[in-house]
This record gives sequence, structure tokens and C-alpha cells, in this order.
Amino acid sequence: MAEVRLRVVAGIVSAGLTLGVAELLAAFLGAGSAPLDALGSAVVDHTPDGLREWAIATFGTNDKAVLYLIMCVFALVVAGLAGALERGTRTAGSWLFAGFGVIAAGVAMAQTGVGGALPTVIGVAVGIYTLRVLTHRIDRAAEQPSADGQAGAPDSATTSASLHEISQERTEARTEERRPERRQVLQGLLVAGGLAAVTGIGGRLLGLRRRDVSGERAAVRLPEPTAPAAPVAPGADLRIPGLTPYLTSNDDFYRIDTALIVPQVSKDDWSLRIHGMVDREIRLDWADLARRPVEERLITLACVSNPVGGDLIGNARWLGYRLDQLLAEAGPHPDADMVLSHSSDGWTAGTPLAVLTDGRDALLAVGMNGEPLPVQHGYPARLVVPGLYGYVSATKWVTELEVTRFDRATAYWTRRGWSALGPIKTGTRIDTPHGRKRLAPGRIPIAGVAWAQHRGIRAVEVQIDDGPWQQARLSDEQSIDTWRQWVFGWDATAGPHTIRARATDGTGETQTAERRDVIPDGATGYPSVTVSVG
Ligand SMILES: Nc1nc2c(c(=O)[nH]1)N[C@H]1C(S)=C(S)[C@@H](COP(=O)(O)O)O[C@H]1N2
Ligand SMILES: [Mo]
Repeated sequence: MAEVRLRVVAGIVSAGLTLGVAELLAAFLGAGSAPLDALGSAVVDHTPDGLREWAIATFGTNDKAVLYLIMCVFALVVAGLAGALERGTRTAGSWLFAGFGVIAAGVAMAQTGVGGALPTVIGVAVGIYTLRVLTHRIDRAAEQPSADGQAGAPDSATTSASLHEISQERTEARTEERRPERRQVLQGLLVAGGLAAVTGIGGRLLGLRRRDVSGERAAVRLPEPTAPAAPVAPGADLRIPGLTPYLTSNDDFYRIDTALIVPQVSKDDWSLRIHGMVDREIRLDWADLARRPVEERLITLACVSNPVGGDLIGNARWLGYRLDQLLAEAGPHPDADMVLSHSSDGWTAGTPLAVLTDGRDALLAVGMNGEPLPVQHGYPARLVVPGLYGYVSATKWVTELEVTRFDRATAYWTRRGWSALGPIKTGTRIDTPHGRKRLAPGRIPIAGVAWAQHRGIRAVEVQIDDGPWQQARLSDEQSIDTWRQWVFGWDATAGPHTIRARATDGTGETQTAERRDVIPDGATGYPSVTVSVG
């Protein structure tokens, strides 16, 4: 029994060393080449939509940590099994290691090129070697006859002074015989385990340090906008307690992406290539951008996965370069209708070319609320397009704009069942009151935000229970590309009440009451809150 346990531990420490050595090498070769990262991204890319939705809904932004945890538990089980199966003459465990290596190396190679397989291949080789050595030691220790209850106490010989001399000699001889093998097993496990921890933790930290661009980002000086944003009118922010502020700070801005580890792209390595169906392929680097006119614009960004009443929406001041100008320099062909933007980590978004060139403020953004883009929001450069959900437009860590056609290219989420086109649907949210607290009767402000980017908000109405729809007061309109706040003064009477709201966009169309889920092109339906008064 104890022997099986040792074998399981041997499998686990060997696997640990495999991953540790691979982490250490990946620190030098690049993030995506570590087998856990490569497999993790592959899992993210191939998770069925329903499961992914559930994971995001259940774990929120911890979904990635949970994925790592699940992978680690799975790895522990497989590694323990490999250890239990391995014998000097039987190499089933080694084959399990090799099988893992082939899969992980293949995935890493597919994601990061041939060199990406190296950490896994070397790691697995070290792991198999370790497993063989440890198994050999356990085999040898197991071959020794048992030491009659003295097994776990190698020092017992010295404490058995009262025993008959001969018996003592015998015991001593047996434990002496047994001790070196057993000690070798424990030493081997300890050394391999220690090395696994040192290489794994050290490699991970080293990798993060080597790639981390937050220091570089802090030193970036953004250009002064040649076309500054209009200052925010005092009336754009109603400043009502509990109401979302008009501008969202970088820290409060929602984050959505498929990146398991936030891509670290240095501005010095960064470039944007515009290619595909164009007259002239162009490539811009960070220094090229500095010579160009740069605009600052307020734009509200929203996620298609935002449920009714959800908070995957934010409004920021973006500094960036007009995409219509950049595209015009490349000269898109007349039969092109899509720009497939690629990020450094292989994610893609498909944006209608017509939207990018119709005069709206679609930007290659480098600044957010007066700072360089936060790393998790796309440093050094991303796209921001007013009026489209993020999944079809807002590519972070953007490196390529490929001019193409919708019938030739399919973007990341479209391949997974989401709509190819993603215009933002008119929506509104009730921020205050919320249902958690009992309200006192009397005058209560009902307030929230409403959005219909690039169409603007014309009206918001509020309904109490089954009463008539009543006009809310809107905040001043800053631009049709940002959300608007609204407030309605309610004379609350005692009892339970349901409050609903609905918005009408700048074209005069009121949002639909029909409740639909976020898949495939955004949720619909009126938001509602239930409160108790009195
Ligand atoms: N590289 C990359 N860019 C991306 C994504 C992604 O997964 N990878 N997600 C998009 C989605 S779905 C949204 S809603 C926005 C969110 O941007 P934010 O995280 O800055 O709020 O980024 C978009 N850009
Ligand atoms: Mo999104």
C-alpha cells in the first residue's frame, strides 16, 4: 500500500518537474509555449458555447483561474496514475507522459510556431527520465524483504538496547539492508519535488518579469490630441447617488477577452500591418504613429454578452488614430467588405468596412482616459468603433488589419455561433433603486443609463407596476456615441413595486420588449427591478 502511494507521488513529482522545466524554458521562449498555457488556450478556444457562457456567468473574471485549477487537478490525477502504472519493466506511465507531450507540444506549436514545442519536449524528456529513476528506486526498495514492524523506524536499532544481542544484530542488519533503498526513494522524491517547485515557480515569475510591459507603459508619453474631445458638459453627469458615473474610470472598466494570460506587447516590437485586398500594403510602427494627427473621443463600449441589467458596458475617453484615414492610405479594393483585425494572441474580429469608413470616429486607440491603454485593455494599441459590440470591432493588442470579405473570412466568435454582424442594440439599465434594500415611502429618484451608440438616445420612459409609461429626464447629450443618464422622480407608495424602463434611440425606434438571450447578437428586453416600500 505504502509502495503504491510512493509510486503515485513519484508520478506527481515527475509531472511537476516536467511542467517546471517547461515553465523555465518558456520564460525565455515566450508565454504561449508553456504547456499549461498552450493547453489552456486550446481549451478556451474549443469549449462549447453553453459551457463557456455558464463558466463566465458563474465565475465571472475568475473563469481563467478556475480553468487553471481544473487543469491542475486533472494533471495531478493523470500524473498519479502514470506513477502507479510505471514499473522497471513496464513503461505505461512513461507512455502517458509522452502522450501528454505530443498533445501539448502540438498545441503549443500550432499557437506559437515550431520553437513553441521545445519547452514541452524537453520538459517531458526530463519528466520521463525522472519517473524512470524514481520507479527504479521504488522497485528496488520493494524487492527487499520487510523488516518485521521496524519498517518505518530506521533508528529503532539504537533504542533497542534491552534486546538480546543476536536479535539486535539481526534487526540492525535488516534495517541496514533496507535503509539505503528506502532512503534513496525518499531522497529522490524530495529532490525531484523540490526541483519541480523551484523551476515551476521560478520559471513562471521569471517569465512574467521578462515580458511584463507595465514599466514600459508607465513611461509612455502620449501625444497631445490634434483634435481634442469636447469637454464633458456639467449636465452630462447627473451625479445621483447610486447612478453609474458618466465616465468610467480605467479601474472600473469591464474586461472581456479570451486571453488566459494578458498579452505583453512592447510598443517597440509592436506594428500594425494593413494588408489583404488593398492597393498598397502598409506597416506602421509606434514611431510612425507619432507623426500623425491624433483625436480624442468619448465612446461607450459594450459587450454582446451583457445581459439585460448587466454591467459589461463602459464609457471612456479614447485617444487614437482615425481608421478611415489609415485604411484610405492602404486603398481597400472596391469588392472588399470586411476588415478582419487580428490581435497578437490570434484573436480576430470582423468589422464591416463600410462602418469603418462612413465618417464615424472609429479609432486605433492608444490612450484611455488620459493614460496609455492599460495592459489588459490592449496596450499598446486597440480598436474602438462606436456603434458595434466589442466582439466584432474592439480588438485589443491589435497587430493586423486584413481587408477581406465576409464570404471569405470568419472571425473568432462568428465561428462559434455568434452573429457575423454586431450592431449595438438600444438598451437601458436601472441603477437605482435596487431591490436589496427596503425603501421609505415618498419621493425617490429612479435613475440609470441608456445607450444606442451612433444613433443616440432620444427618450427613456419608466413604468411603475402596470401603470402608464412616463418620460424620464435625460442628462445632456455629449455625443450620439456615448450613453446618457436618466432620472425619474417617483412618489413611492407602500407595498411591493416593479419598475421597468425602456429607451428610444435617435431614429425614433423604441427598444423591443421581447426577452432574448445574449446569443447570437445581444440580449433584448426591458430591464426591471422589484422593490419593497414601507
Ligand atoms: N485580443 C482580443 N481583443 C478583444 C477581445 C478578445 O477576446 N481578445 N474581446 C473583445 C470583446 S468581446 C469585448 S466586449 C471588448 C472588451 O474590451 P475591454 O476588455 O477593454 O472592456 O474587447 C474585445 N477585444
Ligand atoms: Mo464582448
